[in-house]
Amino acid sequence: MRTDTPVPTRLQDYTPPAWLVETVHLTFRLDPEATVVRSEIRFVPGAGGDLHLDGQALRLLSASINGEAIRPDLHECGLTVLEEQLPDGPFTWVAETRINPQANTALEGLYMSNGMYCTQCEAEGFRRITYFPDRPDVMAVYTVRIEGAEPVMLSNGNPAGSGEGWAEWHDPWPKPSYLFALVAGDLRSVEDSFTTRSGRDVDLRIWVRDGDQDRCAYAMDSLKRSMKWDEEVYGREYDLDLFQIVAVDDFNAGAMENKGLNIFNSKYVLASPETATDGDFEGIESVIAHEYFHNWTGNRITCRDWFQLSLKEGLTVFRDQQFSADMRSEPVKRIDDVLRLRAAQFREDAGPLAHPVRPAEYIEINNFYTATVYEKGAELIRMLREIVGAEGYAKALDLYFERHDGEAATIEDWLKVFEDATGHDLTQFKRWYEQAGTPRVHVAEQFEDGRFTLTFRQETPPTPGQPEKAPVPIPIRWGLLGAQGEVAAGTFVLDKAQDSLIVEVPERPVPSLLRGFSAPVILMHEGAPGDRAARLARDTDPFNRWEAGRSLALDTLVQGADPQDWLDGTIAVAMDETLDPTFRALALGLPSEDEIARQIAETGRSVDPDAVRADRIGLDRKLAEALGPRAAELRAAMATPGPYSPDGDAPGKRELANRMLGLMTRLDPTAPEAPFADATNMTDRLTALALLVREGRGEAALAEFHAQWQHLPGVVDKWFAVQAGQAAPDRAVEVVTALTEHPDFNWKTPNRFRALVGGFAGGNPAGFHRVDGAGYRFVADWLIRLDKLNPMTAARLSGVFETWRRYDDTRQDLMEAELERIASTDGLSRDTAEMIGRIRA
Ligand code: 0A1
Ligand code: ZN
Repeated sequence: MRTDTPVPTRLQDYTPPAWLVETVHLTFRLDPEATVVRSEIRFVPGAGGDLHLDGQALRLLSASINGEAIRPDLHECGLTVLEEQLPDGPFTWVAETRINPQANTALEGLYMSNGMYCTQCEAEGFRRITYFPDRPDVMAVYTVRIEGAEPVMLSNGNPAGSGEGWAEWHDPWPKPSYLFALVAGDLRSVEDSFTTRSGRDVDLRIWVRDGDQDRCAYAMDSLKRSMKWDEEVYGREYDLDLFQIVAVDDFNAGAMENKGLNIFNSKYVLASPETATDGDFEGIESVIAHEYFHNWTGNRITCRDWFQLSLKEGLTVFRDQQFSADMRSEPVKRIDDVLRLRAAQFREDAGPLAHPVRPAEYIEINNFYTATVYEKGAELIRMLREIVGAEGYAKALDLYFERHDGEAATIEDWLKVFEDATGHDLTQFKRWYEQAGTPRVHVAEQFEDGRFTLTFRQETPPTPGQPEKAPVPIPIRWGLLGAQGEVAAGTFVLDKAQDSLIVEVPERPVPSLLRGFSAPVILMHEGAPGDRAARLARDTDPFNRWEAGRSLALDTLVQGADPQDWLDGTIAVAMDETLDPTFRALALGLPSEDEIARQIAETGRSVDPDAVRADRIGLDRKLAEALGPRAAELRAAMATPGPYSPDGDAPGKRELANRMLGLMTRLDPTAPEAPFADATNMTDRLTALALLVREGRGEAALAEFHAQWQHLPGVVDKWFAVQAGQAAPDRAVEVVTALTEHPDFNWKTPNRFRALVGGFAGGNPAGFHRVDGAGYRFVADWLIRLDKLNPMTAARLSGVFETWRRYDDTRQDLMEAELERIASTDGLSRDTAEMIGRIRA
């Protein structure tokens, strides 16, 4: 049983650094088990006081100040030199530490992945490399020397010399320690170049293992498009002569924006038509863009402290969303983003892990890289843009870059540039950053004497630690549909608890509200009977057209309503050749089991995961029956002959064709057999495989797939995930348990662990929630095991339990018992302890 309760870090306790750093010279003598790091740090006075340097899992070999050896006071989280032992002015600190990259299974700091050295320093990993004021408001210029036998040895910035057994790097831009990176190993590069609009020639290099060079083209292309887009849309140019990306197999997250040397989970770099799905290509494009965009929003302007994380993450997600919308279809991208927001962030906001976009306190900052900080943070910026207009937004951003370049900024600084550039008062808007929970907007309508009145009322339910909420400004984009099309449109900002919008119209219109999902709220608006069917048929806003269908489907799945309107409307969209195939596929998609469960919980009822699944399958089957032979015809019409392309309209056609295959399979379980055999790309192949496994006919296909791709870790991950997600719920635990014995189940690699354990807990809700509790036990066992090696990934996955209060008493008791078991595990990490503690609270 844990007894030590760690003290939270609080935003209100922020104090500026006592000492600032001008320059850092690091020398690494690489050795897998005993790397020696020499650091020479030039300190200059800041706010004044003792010198506290963070340090974790370090062996201090020596330390000196201005050349004189000292013995600092070492403690659990670093070392201290008292003010009276320090010179009055600037001084040079030199220390040598020894670290063991091979033993570093947490994958924070310097670690080894497949025989290669790499680093991950955000948020607080640099302190595992050397003693340092490891906080983002300490920005310094780094020079790095790497000594070792590795053929390739990289760090941030520009190369500054190399020879036999050594390489030096210099990064001229002051940066916080979390952006430091080092990579060394037997790597191969794919090279290209980009000329910035002011004429700087930038070398672009993507580093991978030998054999993977031919799967980098899409990543490279995405990088060049990102660089160009940031110049054109935000006026931001790249600022070094070299931009490098390294793909690693063992990585806790998606990727990392280290200055000039991004480190990526290989799943967001490597792709070919045979090995990656359309979704993978899209993911690569957006993650490459995201990390590249951080160069300005994160690196040139960074965060004062980790409470400000959304300052860089919300903004950078918003920017990558804009980029993808420009590269692809804007309405489709918006629907995808809202699906993701609801799946992860609304879920988080509705449960015990709810927290504000800017949290007020944390125990372990790694636990706050959340959908709320990222995706809701991006929604806040989208709303700001909606409120001040595109021009105001552009002006505010210019001012932000001009005023804060080279600084570590805050949310206050961010809002201030909007106020100064546009004259808007954003005092009330700031509540969006401080209040957790998803606002509900209730709508009442009235039509009388040519006046249509919409009355809006907002309310935000209590969240942990925040029983009362104040109204927030909610931009509601609206339009009114008359018999001949749209009769009026605008944006209404609801900033009071209740307010009305009055529009003069000759006839009662069909209102279309929250167009484009203009605010991250739950809109409680059913309207008059037939209105949703009308919006599904003819809303001029594509998002709301899709939303109307979704809402009708949920009526059936949550309330048991008659599905006829949904079936008719959806089939009409499916068959409408004037519409984008991706949009049609999205309209045909059903809400996920988790989404249905969230909606049921929203009505105050407890969720029966088996019934959710059965009802969902039932509705899918009805759609298949209603479509009849049209499914196969449409599938054939969507064929994409010729060479594979991840861009243009081909992915949408494949999506629609594969959705048709899914429906056909409901009526004929052998339908995916030929498509599996004939597939010429991973998108089609994996869809067919998943359908075969879903129908319990996947054995031969799984064996073939494994034999073909066992040499590629990213594809083997898919092989695990498909089985975890598609296994019949009543035997899924047995399936995944058997898979943990498979020789390829390298559970220490986060991607593999997530594919199997995450693929089961998240991808197979009815299996995970099996009423005997075996699913919960399986996941808890593995979380406990992983926590000992990799707390960050274990803690993150413990979020699969965050919805435990949605379910019946039996399941709640079973989950609570597992949470209790995890919580009382000896030596449980601070990361997982915090998560489980919050989930149970
Ligand atoms: N800043 C990165 C996210 C990130 C955070 C923590 C990490 O530790 C393993 C890694 C990456 C991003 O937003 O892409
Ligand atoms: Zn980011």
